[in-house]
Amino acid sequence: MKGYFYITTPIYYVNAKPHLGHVYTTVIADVLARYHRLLGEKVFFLTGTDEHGDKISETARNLGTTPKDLADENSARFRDLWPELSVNNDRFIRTTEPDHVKTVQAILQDVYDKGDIYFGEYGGHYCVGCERFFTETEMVDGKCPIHDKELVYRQEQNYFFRMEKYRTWLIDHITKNPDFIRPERYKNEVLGMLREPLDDLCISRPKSRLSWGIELPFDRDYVCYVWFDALINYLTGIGYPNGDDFNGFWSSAQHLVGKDILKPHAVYWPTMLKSVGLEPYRHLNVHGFWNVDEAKMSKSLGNVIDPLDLKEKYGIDAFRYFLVREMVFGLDSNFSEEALIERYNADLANDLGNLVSRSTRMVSKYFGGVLAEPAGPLTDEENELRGLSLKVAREYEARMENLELHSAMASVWTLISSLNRYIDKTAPWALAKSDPDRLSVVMYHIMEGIRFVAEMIYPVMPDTSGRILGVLGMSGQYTAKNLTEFGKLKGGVAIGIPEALFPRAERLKKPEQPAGAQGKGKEKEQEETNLIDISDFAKCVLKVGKILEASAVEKSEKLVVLKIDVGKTIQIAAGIAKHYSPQELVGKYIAVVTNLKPAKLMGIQSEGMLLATDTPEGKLSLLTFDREPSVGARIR
Ligand code: ME8
Repeated sequence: MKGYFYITTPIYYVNAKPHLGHVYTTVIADVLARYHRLLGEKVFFLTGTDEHGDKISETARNLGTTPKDLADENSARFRDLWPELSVNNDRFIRTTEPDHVKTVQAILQDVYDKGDIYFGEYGGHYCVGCERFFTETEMVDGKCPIHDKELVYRQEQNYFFRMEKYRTWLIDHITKNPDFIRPERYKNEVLGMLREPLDDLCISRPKSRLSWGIELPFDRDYVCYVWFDALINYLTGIGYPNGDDFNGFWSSAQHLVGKDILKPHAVYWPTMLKSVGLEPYRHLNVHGFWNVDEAKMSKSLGNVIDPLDLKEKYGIDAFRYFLVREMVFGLDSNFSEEALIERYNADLANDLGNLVSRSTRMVSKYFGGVLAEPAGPLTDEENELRGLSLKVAREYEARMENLELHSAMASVWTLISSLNRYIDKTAPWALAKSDPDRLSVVMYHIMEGIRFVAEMIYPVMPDTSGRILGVLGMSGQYTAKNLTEFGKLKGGVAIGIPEALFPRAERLKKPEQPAGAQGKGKEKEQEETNLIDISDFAKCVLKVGKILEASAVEKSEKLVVLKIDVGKTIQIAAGIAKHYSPQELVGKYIAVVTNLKPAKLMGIQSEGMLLATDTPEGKLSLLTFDREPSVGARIR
């Protein structure tokens, strides 16, 4: 129904704790839910836990506990994690809840009465990890392609759902609705699965082997197969078959899943719905997998990422931003803490954090904290900025709608970069001295541009967005309408200075880096995003120097005065006294920048600069040569 948005995540198995993969899907669902609330739509966001079946029963047995206790413990872990990650779901469903059990039994009876469930015998290769049979063509070397484990052959008398009966209908539906399964690569994969006749779906397990499940209403000796039970959560969650929520939300249903559970969602589920007589969901949105440090995330490799650890280190908004920005929706991506730090420094601390902090400080300094009404004519620069803000907002909306969330963020960052460039170009610090009217125009446009940014980052970084809008005196007014007009911010508004939004990277703990080297690491990252032309580099004259004399400076712990032969003798005061004794230095061949403007350090004339780096122990190491060079030769 128009104006409604129903988004679901998979309901997660309770055999283990939540990890990065679960967090990704759930955060993306939250981003979409927040975005659609911003559009003024009625939103229902469902997540929860999948608690029945072999997998849970086996894990409980191995742990010496009961399936119920295991489910209670791990379900609570998921439920309690979401608020910590700013995930704001409308319901948390558990498949052991009475309303779900009732719905599953009602649907089983309905499908049975329609003649779509029959009793029969089947033998096949089963993966307990996936809780499903694999066909010969799906298996890889006799193993499950997802868990890379030997499959178990099972042959039993069971109940079967006539899935094959609906295959041609499903092909037709997918073909007529090309965005039913997206991105397209997964649609094609599903059409491939449907080329051959389907095995009917085994939907029961004999209680003699497995009792942890929902009893079949038409045969007490069997429980329901866990996938047939689990998929129905999407109906229970909104009150099927009764209730306004179901009527309003079902036709807008969008499922969000990882590529590992494509078949159950793209084949089992629509055919089940068809048999029940319900419309299929609107979209199945399929994302790729996170690998960690280039390897598959797994308990045995010990590389399972704990989301709360990342939240604690980098803050929840930065973590959410990274998840959204780093993964191209639909493709696999690699997670590494270094990549997170890199994005944190470049995009958040540098681009966004700096923009907000320098701008609000200028309002405070030049206008005493009250943004002046723009009191002068607009130039091309302002018109360009206005045009760009509106263009970026439209691009952002189209990309969010299309699930290109990573590029929606990239669009917002083009506006952030343009605002930083606008500041550099218009130089408010100079206008403050020469042209107060123009200053008022410029500062107004910067702050209004920041407002656009803050509104657009809301779904991904709700806290940061709220803090920025709060500083602009606009808290709690989220609506997409705010992005249709440049000029909403009112002159005369008091503008605060927020506490640092993203404290610099040196405060982040990066275990691989030894203490002392972190600050320099961060500088390097910044410099690498700040590309220069070769002609810029050529401006710097670097020469081979030989140290002729070295002497300590009285009253300074840091400085050493050096006489260096670079073709002529120059004097340099260098801050290396803690790392080298004067005696050690004499005779060394080093790299020297020789065309720096002379400076005085503690009254000592210095005519150049040495080059050095930090060692892992936190010492300095001078740049020298591995073969004897010619003194005064240019370094290229
Ligand atoms: O499959 N990268 O539950 P589950 C990205 N109970 N996402 C990942 C991931 C990774 N490395 N690992 C897991 C089940 N996920 C069933 C679902 S739904 C009716 C029943 C995410 O606990 C991704 O969303 O194994 C994947 O589809 C889901 O967790 C699987 O969770």
